[in-house]
Amino acid sequence: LLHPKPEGLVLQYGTAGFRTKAKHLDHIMFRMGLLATLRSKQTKATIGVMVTASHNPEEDNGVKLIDPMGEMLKPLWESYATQLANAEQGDLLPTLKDVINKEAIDMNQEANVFVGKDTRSSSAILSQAVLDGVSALSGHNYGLVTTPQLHYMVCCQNTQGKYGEATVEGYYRKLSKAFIQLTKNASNRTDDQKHLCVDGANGIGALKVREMESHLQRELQISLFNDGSKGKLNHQCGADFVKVQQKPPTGIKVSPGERCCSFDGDADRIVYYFTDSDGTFHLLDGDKMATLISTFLKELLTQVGLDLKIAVVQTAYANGSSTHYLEDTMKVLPVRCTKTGVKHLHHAAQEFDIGVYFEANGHGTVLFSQAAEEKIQQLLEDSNINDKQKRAALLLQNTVNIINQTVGDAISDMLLIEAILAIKGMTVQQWDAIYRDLPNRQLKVKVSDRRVIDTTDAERRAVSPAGLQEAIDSTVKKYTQARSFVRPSGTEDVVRVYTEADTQENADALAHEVSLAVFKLAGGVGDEPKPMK
Ligand code: 16G
Ligand code: MG
Repeated sequence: LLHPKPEGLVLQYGTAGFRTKAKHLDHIMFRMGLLATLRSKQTKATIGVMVTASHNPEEDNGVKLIDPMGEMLKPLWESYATQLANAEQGDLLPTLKDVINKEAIDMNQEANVFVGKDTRSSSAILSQAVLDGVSALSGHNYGLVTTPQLHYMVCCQNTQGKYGEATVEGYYRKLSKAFIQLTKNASNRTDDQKHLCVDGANGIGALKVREMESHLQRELQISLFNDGSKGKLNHQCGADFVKVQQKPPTGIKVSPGERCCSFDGDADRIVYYFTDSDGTFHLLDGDKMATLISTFLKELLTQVGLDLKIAVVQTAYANGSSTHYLEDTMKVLPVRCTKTGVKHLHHAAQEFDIGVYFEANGHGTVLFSQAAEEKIQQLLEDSNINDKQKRAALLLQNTVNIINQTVGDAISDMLLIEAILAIKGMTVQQWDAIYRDLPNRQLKVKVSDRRVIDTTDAERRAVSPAGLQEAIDSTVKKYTQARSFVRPSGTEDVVRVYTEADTQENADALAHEVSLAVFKLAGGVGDEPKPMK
């Protein structure tokens, strides 16, 4: 029998799809091939399956399904994925039949599945297991691609090419053309300003940036570090490392003040940073990117005189300073807060003409409603607009084209940020100075069952266990500019604690106090949390 399931192994399709040690995933991959085929028949559209464990260690792997418009799998189907993954060998067929019946799937309908993989050593075998599950002749294997490239190609395929050509080359052409058009508007750019240091996390993003480089016609000059030629995937490098450790990755050599960015292992996240002349590290995370991008778009809308509703979508992890800046200083930009997880942000962003969404960790993109895209197009065809309006309208159109609207995309976000900095003639230091992050801290607490924590108000308040929120509230009151929340992780067996306050010492002390409250009230296991040194 092909791809048997080890008895008793239980896994769940969570916010990151399935993700665990690569050696436990063979049967999961096969079954996700089967499920993708069913989803394709049911939607009568192409479905994507991406084999990756993103920012996790090289030994891990994972898999995620991509729905027809390039978006995340619909929640009901996530539950089918979980059922299918956990069915013991003898129950596999009945479980499949159950899905077929519930969804009234016509098994004679043709299926089409796009499969892609990252650079992990286990990805080749595991993506073959997916293809084994995809019934014969109905799959297309793209091999090595970034996660956002696969999302993009699924969307291209299902829009009959309206979104672009469903090839990696087509992706490079569309994005680089928009980039060249945008940077044409930046006068007198020096080679210094065109230069960017990229940390590829020793992953797929590095390979794909290399492939793309020639398309950029030296308008962007990349020094690539951690390109996978020697270092280990995500090991002391990559967006997650830089964000969590608040320091540059190893393997990158840069001068003070140089503009740098890091991708994660499947290139759907990016963070920027620089180190100043006295050695202080400055991180420009998802919140800083959301601010730069939304401000840029807002200014263009004002210039062309288009009345489109633009908003920024964040999670509770967004630094309080960013929310404050957008809501109070910018005044014009409404901010929405959703639960953690790309699908929640994406969904909320769809409610606006232009929805800019970013997680603080660097995953984000911009969504344009169909109406917004049409209005921009009409404007360009309008012969009554003046030169200034025409220029702004062209900038808007190329901004739409440079963005991968299906999902957060490190390469696309990088090109957009580089273009905006160029057009505004802004240095990374000036961008950083738009607002100052409040010092913050993230900690984990081990508890016997993290599900005892239930949250509300986009995870900003705990409703259970009893007394926890009250404990957090009274602790937070003792500090200045302080905020804290706790939530069960969706990817790890821990409870996460977040705090921010006026100083790092206070953010750390508050994080310790809140961790203790979680430990005591939510069934902590092991040693009691210790204060930070
Ligand atoms: C997943 C999510 C990411 C989120 C993270 C939180 C997607 C595609 N990815 O990686 O958005 O930030 O989980 O992890 O939704 P946590 O629940 O362990 O804190
Ligand atoms: Mg990722």
